[in-house]
Parts: sequence; structure tokens; C-alpha cells
Amino acid sequence: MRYLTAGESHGPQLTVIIEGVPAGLTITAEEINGELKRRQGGHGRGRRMQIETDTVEILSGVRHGKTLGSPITLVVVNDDFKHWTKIMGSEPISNEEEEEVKRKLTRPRPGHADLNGAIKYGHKDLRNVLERSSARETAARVAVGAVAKKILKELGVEVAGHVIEIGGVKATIEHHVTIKEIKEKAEISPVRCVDSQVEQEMKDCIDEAKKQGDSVGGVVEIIAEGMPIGVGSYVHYDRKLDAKLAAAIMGINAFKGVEIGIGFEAASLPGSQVHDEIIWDAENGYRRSTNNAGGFEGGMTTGMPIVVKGVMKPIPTLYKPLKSVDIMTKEVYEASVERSDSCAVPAACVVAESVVAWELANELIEQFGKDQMKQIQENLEEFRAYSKQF
Ligand code: EPS
Repeated sequence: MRYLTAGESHGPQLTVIIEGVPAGLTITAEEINGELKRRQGGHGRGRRMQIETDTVEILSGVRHGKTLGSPITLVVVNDDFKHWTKIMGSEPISNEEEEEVKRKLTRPRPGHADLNGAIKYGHKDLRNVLERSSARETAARVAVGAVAKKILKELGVEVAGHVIEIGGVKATIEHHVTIKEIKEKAEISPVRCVDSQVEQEMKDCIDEAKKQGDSVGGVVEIIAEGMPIGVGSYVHYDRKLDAKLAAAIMGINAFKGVEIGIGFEAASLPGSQVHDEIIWDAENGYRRSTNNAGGFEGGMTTGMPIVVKGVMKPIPTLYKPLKSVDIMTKEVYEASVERSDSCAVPAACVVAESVVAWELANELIEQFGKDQMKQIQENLEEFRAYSKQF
């Protein structure tokens, strides 16, 4: 499968075309909308989310609630566009209109794509960069993720995420968090945290940042349960599934690091305390007594839960802006202030779930058949039985 998203933050809509979704998958706009709503929430979101009620329109590839096997087109309309029709219009404008209409930006925000993107494409108006580099695009990726999650669900795999740190406030978690626990606790938490003890502290940290005109980042953890053994590859470096997941997480706006399993902690432990012992019983087949590897060995799944962490930096649009240089005058100025969130970590957690779900669904389809959901289900069932007895 593959997909392409298009759309500017204040343009008319976000569009995505997904190609290669097998036929016979049950999917409705309502299911996708549920995921879009989850992305819009979380303590620390800014005013844009009060303007938008993200809903999807399915324009192709689905008939009467089932996929056809043809490309699926999804559209999420930007309600805010009505305030930006002139500024973001596609028709040419006169020189006189330009000053009035364009809301030209010339002071790049440190930490954003503004300066590098402007130099790359030769834009003297930074809005030409900002509009596409905005995290608004992640709404399209969550819509795609909703389709991927549905594929996974029909194949017995579930993905869920939770927030483990915001602005230095860490959740105390001394066990492997399960999807059941995430659904029961994180799903109702305004910061998507399973540890209700630190919830208030995380909220206070976000509120304080907002009061100061500042922003905070954090860490999310994504869990996937139900993956069969041996998905991915040890044969080629670019087919290792853990590497694909790392790239997918790093591809989310503002993400700066990834860990799989115990991740960086493995550097300081002896091998005997890192590697997971292999056990077998007739009911469950091969399992591990621990899961430090986070569900991966040799670029392939071990059948244990997949555990991936992602680090998000604080959003760089600051109401208390940092120093910058005006690209027209070269004078020192404070950076432009565009509307912003003081913290988007809980929302980014939903985006991270989505991109992980996509990679896993894609890999299962690669390995177990491409055209029909029913065939893929049968092939997978057979493989699960085979690997249990192996
Ligand atoms: C976002 C949409 C954006 C921002 C935010 C996330 O809309 P606007 O720029 O109109 O406020 O609210 O994105 C950023 C702060 C950013 O730096 O990318 C969204 O839909 O999630």
C-alpha cells in the first residue's frame, strides 16, 4: 500500500489518496471520524482546534461500507479556510493586492521549517513554507491510520498509545502497559497518561508553559499486540520492520528520537540482562519471558507486543518568540508569532499510533496477500498455526 497527502494548513482541505487497500475491508466515515476527534483533543491544544471539527468524506474506493480494492480518496475540509480565502487563493493577484492580501511573513521561527524551506524553494514569503510544514497535515495521516487500524483489527492486531512524559514530568510505570490498560485509563485522560497520579502535574506544567508564552514537549509510547512472528526481514537493511517504524515516527512533525523496547538503556546493561529468554507451550507457541527487545529481533517481529517510544520537541511557535533575522532587511527581530499549541503531545500520540498502524498493516499485506481481506485472514491464520507448532 502507499498514500500521498496534500493540502495547506489554511487551504480549502486536506486530501489523501490511499492505494492498495485490499477489497472487502469494512470501513465507514464514522470510524475515521472517531480517530480524527481523538487527534483534536488533549490538554494544551490551541485555538485552531476550537475552529475545526475534523470529519472525513470518502470520495472513492469504498462502496456501501466495504473497500473495492481501488484507490481510496479521503478529504478533510478546513473550516478555517473561510477566513483565508483571499490569502490562500490559487488565482494570481496584482501587485497592489499583494501587500494587503498576502499576510507576508519574513521573520523565520527558530525550530520550524521556515528558513530552511524558504532557502530550498526560493520563497520570500515564509507562509509558502509554513502552510505545508504545519502539523495540520497530521489530520490526513490519522485518517489513513484509521483505515490501517481497521485492517489490523480484522487481522487480530491492535495498536494504542499513551503519554509517558510531558515537559520533564514523568509517569511512574513499572510494568509493561497493555492495550487494555491504555483503553481504560489513557483514553479518558486529558493528557493520555495511564498514571492518574501525575496527570495533574502534567496539566499544570502545560498551563505554566502557556502562561509564560512557552511550549513543552514529551514522550509517547505506542504498543501493538497480536502481531505474528517473523514479520519484517533480516535479509535486507531496508526491509527491517523496526527500521521502518523508526522512520515513520521520525516523520511526524517535531519528533526528534525513537526507542524500541528498552532502547538506549540497553547500552549500559550486560547482554544477560537485555536479551529475552525463549519459552514454548502448546497453547501459545513460542514466547519470551521478558520483552526488552520491544517485539523485534533481526528486523522481524518476535510475536511479543511491539513497544516503540517517540520523543517530541516543544512546538517551536512561541507567543514569547525567540530572536530571528528578517530575511528582507537582515535586521534582528523577534520571530513571527502564528497561532500555536502550548503542548500537542497527547495529540501527537494519536498520530504516532496511526503511523505505526500503517507500517504494520502494510507489512502484513505484503507478507500474507494483497487483494482480498478474506484471503489475507486465511493465510495469516494458517501461518499462526504453523509457527505455533514449528
Ligand atoms: C494544527 C493546526 C495548526 C496549529 C498546530 C496544529 O493550525 P494553525 O496554524 O491555524 O493554528 O494549531 O500546528 C502547529 C502549531 C505547528 O507548529 O505545526 C493541527 O491541525 O493539529
